[in-house]
Amino acid sequence: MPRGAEIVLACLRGEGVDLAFGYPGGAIMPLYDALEGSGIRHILTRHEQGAVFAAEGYARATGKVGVAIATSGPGATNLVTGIADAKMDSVPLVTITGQVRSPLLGTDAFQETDIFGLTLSLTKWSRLVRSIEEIPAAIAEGFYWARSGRPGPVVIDITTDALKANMEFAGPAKYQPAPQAVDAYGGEKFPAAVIALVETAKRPVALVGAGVKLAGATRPLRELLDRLRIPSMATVHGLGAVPAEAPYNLGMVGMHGTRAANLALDESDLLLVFGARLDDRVTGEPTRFAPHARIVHFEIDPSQLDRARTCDLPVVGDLADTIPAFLDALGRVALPDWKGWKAVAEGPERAETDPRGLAQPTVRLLDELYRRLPEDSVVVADVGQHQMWAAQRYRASSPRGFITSGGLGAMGFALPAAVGVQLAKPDTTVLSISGDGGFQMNIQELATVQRLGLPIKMVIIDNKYLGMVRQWQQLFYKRNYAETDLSDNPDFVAISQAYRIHAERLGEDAMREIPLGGEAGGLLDGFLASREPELLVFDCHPEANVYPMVPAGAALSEMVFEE
Ligand SMILES: Cc1ncc(C[n+]2csc(CCOP(=O)(O)OP(=O)(O)O)c2C)c(N)n1
Ligand SMILES: [Mg+2]
Repeated sequence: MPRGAEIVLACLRGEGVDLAFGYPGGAIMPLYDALEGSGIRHILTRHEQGAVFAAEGYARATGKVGVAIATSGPGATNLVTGIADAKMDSVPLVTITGQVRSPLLGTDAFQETDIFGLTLSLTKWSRLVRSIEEIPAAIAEGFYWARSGRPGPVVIDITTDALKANMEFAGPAKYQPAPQAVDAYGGEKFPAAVIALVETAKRPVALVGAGVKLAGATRPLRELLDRLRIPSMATVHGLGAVPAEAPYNLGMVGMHGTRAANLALDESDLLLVFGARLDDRVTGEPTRFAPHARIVHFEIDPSQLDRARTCDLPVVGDLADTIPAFLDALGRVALPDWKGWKAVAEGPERAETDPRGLAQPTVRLLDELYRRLPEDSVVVADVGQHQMWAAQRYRASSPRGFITSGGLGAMGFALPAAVGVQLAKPDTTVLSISGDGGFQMNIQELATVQRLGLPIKMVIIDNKYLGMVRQWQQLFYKRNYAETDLSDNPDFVAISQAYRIHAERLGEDAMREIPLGGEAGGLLDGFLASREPELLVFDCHPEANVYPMVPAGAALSEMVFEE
């Protein structure tokens, strides 16, 4: 009779899992004992946060469920940031944690933490499994919820005695919830009211979020936008879904969005939202968001409607159904020609940088890197100023090509997430972009990169500051740079070399030459072409800022362009 640990692994295989990230310890030891021959490749990271971010990177790049494994107590608590991140950004994730023996539950046993209780508000579904009999159903149900509807994180906490017990096992369980009466679009006639709004709108815009990618609806969305040809913009997670070269693409919207996108949204009279939850980084001051617009919101998760402002017409349902239905219904009407309106939005201006030019070399570096990337590359950005520059300059039309911690904004995400992406896509170029602060939050994963020989292209934008916080201190706290100075940074090149990873430093001046000097160009070519891990440390001006910026509490129309 198989042990509980073997049954867990067999159930994971049954869900299609062949790769998991994790870190062992006492309570989860039976699972590690059963790994060999299970058909699951386990990647040992150097920190549980590395494991959960890597699982997220894998999930974000593929749409498949990412799996992270940890022991009880500190192992489990080290997963919490990743679980919160997956909730915010709708990432399908299953974490499996060992728990103390069931008779010890609630006794403050060694390494006992109530990870189930701790993550209740962060998960889509979770279960404390106390007996071997519960294992197959828990895993089936967990995977169902992780990937269904709006995807998200699941915690399955399994006691050691359940992992060690034996029972007859006929095979993985299946889970199908009882059908519920939901008020969602189910293939009937597309709401005529939406079409009527489109026909009468004078200044319509489309706002595209992560939901389009999650639904696999990028292609119908593009067909729709090509039919409408109205000014279109993306949230940070929608980047790559709107075709970058389309004349109607206004780029990113929100706090560091383009002038064109923010102004078009502010002036619009009809806002078509596709799979975006409209958080405050997108809307600016919510009460003054899109003040003249009716909102039609295409969304799978009704709890995401009416967040910023009441939406006038929700279209609830899977975007893979509702967008084609919308397109089909539009085929039967004559659309207005929004010529004058489009001219407003189609100006040459996309993303502006700072007027003092301090960010120019960094922006140029990103442009030069992006220009050299194959179209199917994946860019993974950390959190801070470099993240916003990386998003602003992103030009590829690859729906899963730009990955970042958006909703939670968790520093330290990029390096381990890039590990997960590269393992999911061994032949794809993966470029990770971190700040000097965030890189140090999971720097230990250089060991994972090196050991697996992952050819990740790692860039550190080294401005010697917690730059995004410093920017706010400069603009809103009278330049009181309290505790954001990182001028005593370690020598990242030497650190990388100690991990046996090749590293180079590149100065700002090289990026001021027009055209780009042969030496710098050659360095970038070589950096991207090699099939080895590489680190590039770029000296960014310490006081470079990200513009435009919508100050907290301001409306999108109140962007600032200089200090
Ligand atoms: C885990 C975590 N702690 C704190 C913050 C707050 N925070 C947001 S951006 C930022 C600065 C990031 O500095 P760095 O990584 O050097 O990137 P830069 O902004 O300089 O490009 C900080 C501290 C955060 N987002 N995540
Ligand atoms: Mg920095």
